[in-house]
Amino acid sequence: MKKVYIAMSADIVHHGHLNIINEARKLGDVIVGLHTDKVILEYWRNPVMKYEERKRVIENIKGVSEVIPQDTLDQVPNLLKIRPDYVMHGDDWKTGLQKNLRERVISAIKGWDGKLIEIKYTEGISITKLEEALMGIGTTPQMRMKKLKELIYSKKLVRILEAHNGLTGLIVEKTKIEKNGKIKEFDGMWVSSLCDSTSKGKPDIELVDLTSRLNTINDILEVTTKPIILDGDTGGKVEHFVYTVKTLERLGVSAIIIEDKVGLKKNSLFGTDVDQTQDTTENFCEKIKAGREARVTSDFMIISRIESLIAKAGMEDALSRAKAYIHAGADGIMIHSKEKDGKEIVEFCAKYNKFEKRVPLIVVPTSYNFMTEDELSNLGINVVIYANHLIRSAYPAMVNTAKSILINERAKEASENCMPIKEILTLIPGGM
Ligand code: SPV
Ligand code: MG
Repeated sequence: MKKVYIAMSADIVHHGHLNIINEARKLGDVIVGLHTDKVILEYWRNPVMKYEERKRVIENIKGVSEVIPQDTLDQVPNLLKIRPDYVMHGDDWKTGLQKNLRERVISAIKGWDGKLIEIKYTEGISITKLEEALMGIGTTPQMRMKKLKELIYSKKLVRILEAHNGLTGLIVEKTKIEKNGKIKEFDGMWVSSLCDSTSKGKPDIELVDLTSRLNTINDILEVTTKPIILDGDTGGKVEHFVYTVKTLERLGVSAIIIEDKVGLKKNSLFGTDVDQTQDTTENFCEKIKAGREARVTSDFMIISRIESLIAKAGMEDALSRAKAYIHAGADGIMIHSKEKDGKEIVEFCAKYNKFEKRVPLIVVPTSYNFMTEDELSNLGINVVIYANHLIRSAYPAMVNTAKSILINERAKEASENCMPIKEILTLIPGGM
């Protein structure tokens, strides 16, 4: 029997997959190289179905003899092992990002006189449309909540962006770009106390109460499916915090980050310009423990934020608090810093990575914004939060528009920087 090789992800299986397998089985034994979760995650997104689940589906399709892991986007390593007589692929890879992969396949199979067979791409299927349909169906609190932990434990670096209402939630949910053959997007939303307060015209001092924050969260939950991390400020009194944990978990929020401060909380980026008091390690550990006991499942994450570097309490204090908080059961550590050169973060990470027990590490690089995601991830950081950038970019644009109308005594000039009416009318589907 001749051997036919097809590489695929088969995360959302459709009749295009059946077509290609059907064509392949006419030529010989069909071996499917199934993209591993790592490949899908790196080049696309978190797979809907895990490798073992997808494997079970594909190996039960008529004509498939074997399913093997395809651990890179490049098929050549597997082809060299199998030396198939035929490689099959849809004809949609002749141009664009996959062109290079195609050329590598063609040159490799020349080595044993293999043939590349390209079948017409099945019309009427668009994974993007299927995905949009899935998003339209929505998610459940349980599915959404556990996604964050899954991402943290499978992805090199989880990328989170601030959202403070339904519209910014949609921006985080939907914005995608293609770079070096990879689809890049955000993995979830940060409901920042600074941005949530600012969007309500209030200072970031725990003045916006939980009920109001829950309204913001609900607006975001209603129109998105990606995981949400709540900036829980100090978490409040332990007796209140346990209720907050239960409420957030019930709603499907994935994590709360609480900072080790007491009294009137002010924003950390003021540093020592304002009076702020750090909680004792013992008290804060009690809060973490109480939160852990209150939650129903371990899918909900309680993350401890260390303010020692902000408060200039020193590296040793930050490290000993990290150890204590992990011991108390924190599911993650957020280390905050407002130094522009990033040096104290680099030092913290190097020492943190030597801990016997290490939990996911989260940073908010607002001040040391020159550091790239690769650099952060090489430091061992697991989650990066872009904590305030949507509101900070929107506000100057809005003020400029307001000023332009005042200056010109009409809106013509301001309109040049506005999106067209037709676009805003159709931005949110379902309005017509
Ligand atoms: C927030 O976004 O509200 C934060 C991060 O807590 S920071 O503003 O840097 O303190
Ligand atoms: Mg905050």
